Amino acid sequence: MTNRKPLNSISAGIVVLFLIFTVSCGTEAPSDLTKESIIPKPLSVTATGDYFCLGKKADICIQGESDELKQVAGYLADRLRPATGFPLEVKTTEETPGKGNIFLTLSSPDATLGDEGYKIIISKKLITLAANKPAGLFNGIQTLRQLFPAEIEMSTKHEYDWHIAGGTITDYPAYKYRGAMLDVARHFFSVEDVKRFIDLISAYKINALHLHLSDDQGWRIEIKSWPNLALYGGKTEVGGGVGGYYTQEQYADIVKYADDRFVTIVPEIDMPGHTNAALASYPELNISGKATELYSGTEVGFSTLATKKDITYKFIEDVFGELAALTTGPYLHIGGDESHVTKKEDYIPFVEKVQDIVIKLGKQPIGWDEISLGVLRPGAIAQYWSSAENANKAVAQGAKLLMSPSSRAYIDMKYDSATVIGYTWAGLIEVDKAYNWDPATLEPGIGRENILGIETTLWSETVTNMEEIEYLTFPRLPGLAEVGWTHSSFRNWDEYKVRLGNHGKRFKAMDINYYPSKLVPWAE
Ligand code: NGO
Repeated sequence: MTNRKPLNSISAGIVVLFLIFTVSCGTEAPSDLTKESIIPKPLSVTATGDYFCLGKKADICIQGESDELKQVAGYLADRLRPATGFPLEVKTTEETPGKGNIFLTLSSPDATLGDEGYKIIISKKLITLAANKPAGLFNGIQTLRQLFPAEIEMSTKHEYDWHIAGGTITDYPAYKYRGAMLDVARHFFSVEDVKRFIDLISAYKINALHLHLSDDQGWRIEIKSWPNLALYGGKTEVGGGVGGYYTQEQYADIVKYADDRFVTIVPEIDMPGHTNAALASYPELNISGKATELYSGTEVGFSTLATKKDITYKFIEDVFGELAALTTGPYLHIGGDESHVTKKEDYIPFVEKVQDIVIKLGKQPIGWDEISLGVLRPGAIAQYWSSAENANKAVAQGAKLLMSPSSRAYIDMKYDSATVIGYTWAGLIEVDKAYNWDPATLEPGIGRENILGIETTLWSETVTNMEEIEYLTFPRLPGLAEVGWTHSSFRNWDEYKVRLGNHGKRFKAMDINYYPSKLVPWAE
């Protein structure tokens, strides 16, 4: 009698396992990997016709003990656990794991994949995700998420057949820098909002978040050596609301959160114009020596730092010194746009000196395209937003460009005349217009070899909360992400719009407040 019990429970266990397998992995399965709606579109996809089924007993197996690998595997598990309800343990293994698991590996390097590329092999037995660097695995994970049914993005458990079509994907980006800018100065957004923004953009392989941390209406980062910048200069925002600022601890937390998602934070302190918040906080920064009033309107181009005073450069060294110490990425953005009340003969030496300050801190300066009026220091990057002439001046100096053409990449523009929030000065930007351009042929004289990457910008004069951020960002951002990731010869609006339409269900599962453009065939 005593012998029979364990045997019974073993056979019962087998039956239960069999049931779990057949219930959670039924017969309806996707069979053609090449038909999946992946955004940005990968370089190459081949299909085998069979499929992999993620079951309750699956583990995420990593080869080797590296902390980065563990962190990436943990990130994948966190994405898949809520909807599947599966434990998805992260386990270290020395060899190829057994049936039913997801395997992440950095071994057998493939030079063509570079630092950000990846390869996914999906067989009936195993999903293998391979890359040279953790950033490549992270990008592969974003693709993997999109191969599962949209319900995988839900935050609560969902009974589903978690199937993935079989085949191989090999993928790497066209451009190294694929960014999004968030203006936290015109309206202030909480750390939680910034983190959600990072989650949403990194799902589309955006790898840089440019934070516009200061402007006329507000200073948003604590600077310990100049405390009034945040304490006073952070007090308001457009429309006269209470504003706010990030403490250095909060900023460091954002940087860490972004680093964990392979997103580089690019902090911007805009100068010498767009500086009213600083000028209101410290009288000595003004040409007149008198502090200005705090400002909550939306005019641009009326403020300037006193470019001839030594104290101004002490201020810049201190601010960028503290910011450089908190920023893990290689860039500091110096602004430089619309300095309409700074004389040209003052603007040019100012921008040159500020580049030197940034370089001395071991960082690479980025500035809006106007900075090419002066001598660009080696490694300086110009961000093309409005003047092709300025952008060409940067190219003539051998500088690289970040492409943010306002008529395509400014997602603070309205979609159409009925859009309630947003600006129109750079035109209406429907979803097709944001997608249908090639950075390398947009402007005469600017070729692929001159371009570091692209960046979409969300200025926030008209944007007051996360729902509005999401509305203007989605669905334009996925298209702009594809402009940066996928070679233009592989891109085509008519094909893209169908893939985008299939992402509507994902946006819903992620609770994204998106604009349901009539140009897109949204799948039910
Ligand atoms: C311009 C201006 C910003 C505005 C934005 C609004 C640049 C580089 N400077 O872009 O201050 O907020 O337009 O669309």
